[in-house]
Amino acid sequence: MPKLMLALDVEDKERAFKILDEVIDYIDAIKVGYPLVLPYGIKIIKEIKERYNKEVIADFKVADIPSTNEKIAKITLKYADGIIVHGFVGEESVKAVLNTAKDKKVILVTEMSHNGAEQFLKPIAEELALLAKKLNVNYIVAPATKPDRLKKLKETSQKPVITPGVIAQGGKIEDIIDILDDNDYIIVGRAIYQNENPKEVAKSIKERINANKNIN
Ligand code: NUP
Repeated sequence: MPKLMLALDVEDKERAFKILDEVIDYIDAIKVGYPLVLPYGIKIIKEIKERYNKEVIADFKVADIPSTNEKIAKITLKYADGIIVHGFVGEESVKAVLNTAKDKKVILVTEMSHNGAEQFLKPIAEELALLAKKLNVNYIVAPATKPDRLKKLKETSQKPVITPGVIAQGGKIEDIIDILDDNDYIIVGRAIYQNENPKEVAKSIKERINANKNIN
């Protein structure tokens, strides 16, 4: 069954820890991004890892020239288990991250989950998936909001996926579960951390993932 990754896009550390205390038994990995890292610095990742002993992925969507990408990746991967990068800046920029990453995970964005992805990313998303395959990155990001695209991009890249967009963005677990396997992750953020009972939601999402996968 696919794994569950919590998108911890809260801006307050105490709140972040309170949510993690509640949901930690039901999640497999934690994704942090600018909302939590900008106020507290990169070492917040170290703190999370020490306290919860879970995989932490840095969603920085790195998109710069190779030399700057390398610096960003080096600092980030001192603490995080993986980093999300953009491919539209060209393969040299992705290679710069891969060269720095060693045994850490490099995750390439293909098509994004929001409507705006139709404008620029969709037309090049399959090329980005082929780039993921060519450079042998560890995972791609592909949208749970568009199951047909998720399927296509997973097939094209031949890589496991990390898929955002369920519940808060309208994607349904039931619609993507058959596309996914054990190496893939479903990302859920707001549906869990904005709920007044994050533990119950995380538990029920985990159960739904398991139940759906068991039926098929
Ligand atoms: O295409 C993407 N869509 C997306 O939502 C790529 C992403 N990395 N994300 C991230 O996934 C987004 O920044 C947020 O952290 C998470 C989805 O959160 P939510 O919609 O479940 O709250």
